[in-house]
Amino acid sequence: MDGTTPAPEELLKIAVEVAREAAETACRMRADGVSGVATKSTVTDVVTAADRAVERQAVATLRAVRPGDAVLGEEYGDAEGAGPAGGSGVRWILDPIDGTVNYLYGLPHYAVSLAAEVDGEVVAGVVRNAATGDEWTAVRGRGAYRAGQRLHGSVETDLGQALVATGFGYDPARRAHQAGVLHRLIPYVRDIRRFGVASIDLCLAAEGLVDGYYEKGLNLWDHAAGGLVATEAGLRVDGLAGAAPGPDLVIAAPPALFGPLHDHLARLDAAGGP
Ligand code: LIP
Repeated sequence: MDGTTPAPEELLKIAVEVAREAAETACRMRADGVSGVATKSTVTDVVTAADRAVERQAVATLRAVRPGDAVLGEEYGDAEGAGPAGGSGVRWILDPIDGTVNYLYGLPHYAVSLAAEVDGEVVAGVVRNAATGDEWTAVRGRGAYRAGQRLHGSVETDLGQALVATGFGYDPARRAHQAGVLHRLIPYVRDIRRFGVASIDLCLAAEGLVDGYYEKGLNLWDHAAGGLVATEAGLRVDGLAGAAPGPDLVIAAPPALFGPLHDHLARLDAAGGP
């Protein structure tokens, strides 16, 4: 960060404005009827006209407000123009609609997820459930919040009593492996939840509405903002064996639960498979 990089709080302010505007567009387009549905990595991995329109709108706003920043978005990847090297050191990481399958079906559980990274570290993030208006925010070192309330995660310490959220990728072979892990994990936890929105799963864990979360195969835009929210709520957010959270595995749990959940997942080869 140099003297010209805005404070993380300032980046959060921009992120929240962009996410709210994006969420409004997603909702309006949902009300008008889902259109432009196409598939991506597999026949069940969908993208809609709204995913694309929301991303275009958010990128345009970010470009107008912060012209020197880079933007990594789910639908268009690294938007052309300033990359981190030649730019300001700030990179925005955007999932325009996380939970696209919920969006397609009209399930009120899909989110705009936007994080700001400075020199490779996520310093601010917002996740907004576009359907309900629930909004979670965090600034590195300054805590995580929803509706003005600071979040602290779950106080559960017994994995056997823990409600654990997870998700599945779109590739059938990957799903089969993930289902095998789940099959062998479920006897050791209270129960499992699958909401279909990784960014919100992380925020629910931050809020203690689930006790923990894990998933293999996430992209940065799925977990950048929600991961910061969970971390700032006091959760440990990591991969296996001290690895950073990433495509191999993201585990988020309060410190007391992290070890037991991690060890089960390691034993079950949760980061393995396709
Ligand atoms: C989806 C997630 C979901 C996860 C899927 C996928 P999309 O994102 O948030 O919870 O399990 O693997 O990444 O495709 O809706 O943006």
